[in-house]
Amino acid sequence: MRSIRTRTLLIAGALCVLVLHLCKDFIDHKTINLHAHLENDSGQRISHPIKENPFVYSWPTCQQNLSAANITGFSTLPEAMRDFLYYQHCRHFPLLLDLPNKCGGADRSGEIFLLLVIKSSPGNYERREVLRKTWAKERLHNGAWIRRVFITGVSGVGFEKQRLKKLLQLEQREHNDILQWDFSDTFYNLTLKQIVFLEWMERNCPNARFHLNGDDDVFANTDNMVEYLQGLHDNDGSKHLFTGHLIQNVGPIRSPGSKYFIPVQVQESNQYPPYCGGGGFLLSGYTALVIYNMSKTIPILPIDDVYMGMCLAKAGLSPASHMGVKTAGLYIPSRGLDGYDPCYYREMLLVHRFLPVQMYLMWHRTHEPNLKCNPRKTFGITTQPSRL
Ligand SMILES: *[C@@H]1O[C@H](CO)[C@@H](O)[C@H](O)[C@H]1NC(C)=O
Ligand SMILES: *[C@@H]1O[C@H](CO)[C@@H](O)[C@H](O)[C@H]1NC(C)=O
Ligand SMILES: *[C@@H]1O[C@H](CO)[C@@H](O)[C@H](O)[C@H]1NC(C)=O
Ligand SMILES: *[C@@H]1O[C@H](CO)[C@@H](O)[C@H](O)[C@H]1NC(C)=O
Ligand SMILES: CC(=O)N[C@H]1CO[C@H](CO)[C@@H](O)[C@@H]1O
Repeated sequence: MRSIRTRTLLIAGALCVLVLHLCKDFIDHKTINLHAHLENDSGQRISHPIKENPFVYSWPTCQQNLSAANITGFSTLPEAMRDFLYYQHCRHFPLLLDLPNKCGGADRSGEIFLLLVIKSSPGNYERREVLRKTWAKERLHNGAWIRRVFITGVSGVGFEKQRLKKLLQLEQREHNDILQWDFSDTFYNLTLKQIVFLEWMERNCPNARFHLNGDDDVFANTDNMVEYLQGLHDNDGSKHLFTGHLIQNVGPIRSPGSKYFIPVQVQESNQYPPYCGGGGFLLSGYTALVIYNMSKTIPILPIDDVYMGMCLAKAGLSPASHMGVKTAGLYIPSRGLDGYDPCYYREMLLVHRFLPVQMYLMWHRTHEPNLKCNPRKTFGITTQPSRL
């Protein structure tokens, strides 16, 4: 009896060692591929060998950087900021939901004129639903293809986390428009979300001509965007373009109570480079690739729109202002007027922020063929790239 049990134990032990050994090989294999990927950023066919590796999306779990706790004043920082510093170096996360054919493959992605890249948190189901029916509908407008992806992480804990994962799987099955990575979908992780998206874009959609990069609570007149972009002198996406609500001559907010608090430990300089408000901005496929290239050597700053400005600055490029993008809302001249009068919005490119019900109404009302507008109510700015 005893000897049988001992033998069973020995066999079980041997099996464990074997399994561990196999796992180690498996991890080594992934690591080698990861290096091939990172060191080969020639922008060329780096995706090729990696695409054939079935484990490409499985990155080794990124470890907390315990030395971050040695930073001066670390213990006085808000908890979310401490958490940010522990994980600041992490840039690769497993992809839980992928869209490898969203752009028809890297080679055919040039057929996409405007790629809508919408940051959304798993719980924002109603926002995604209304966008699918309104401005983010995948369609051909004026001969130009518009495609949509929602970019998300994971949120919730326990059962709630599982439910939200299930929700996104169901949405994916029905709509095929979700990219989800396995990291916490928090405010301070928005820059990370941007970077992992650009990494995905370089592999799966490098030739889409233009991107609208924005939030899921903006009203975006994507028809106007297509027409504006088609009217540009260089409208094939191969030249620099980055335009939106331009913000200049500002710097980090140093009060710990602010949502945008950035301590000196994260950024010493009191100046941010010029950037466009993150509610929504337009950029060319070329500029998106340049930003991705630059991001590889710039430490993550938790504020995503400022970080994009840093990447542009490092590349020697500038963001521009477009008067049709109002990420700080629309100025309505009098209290006696309806702030949701479609005439104010008909010629806009993008306005922040809208509830789903207002989004649905506004999209349909601005598209009514017999909408009559007093010329004083329209801003007359849609298609002119505005001066700085
Ligand atoms: C990105 O960087 C690689 C080299 O690291 C370069 O070959 C490629 O042209 C760059 N892409 C852009 C759009 O700047
Ligand atoms: C920094 O932190 C690590 C890990 O907690 C510790 O081992 C190390 O001694 C610290 N280094 C310094 C310079 O304080
Ligand atoms: C960990 O944090 C320390 C202190 O900020 C930093 O010097 C070091 O480069 C970090 N390590 C990694 C891998 O990012
Ligand atoms: C970002 O996501 C990672 C991975 O889930 C998590 O460990 C980290 O705490 C998150 N960072 C912040 C600042 O929320
Ligand atoms: C490891 C690896 O794949 N290296 C390649 C990186 O790219 C250069 C040029 O594109 C190749 O010559 C290397 O073989």
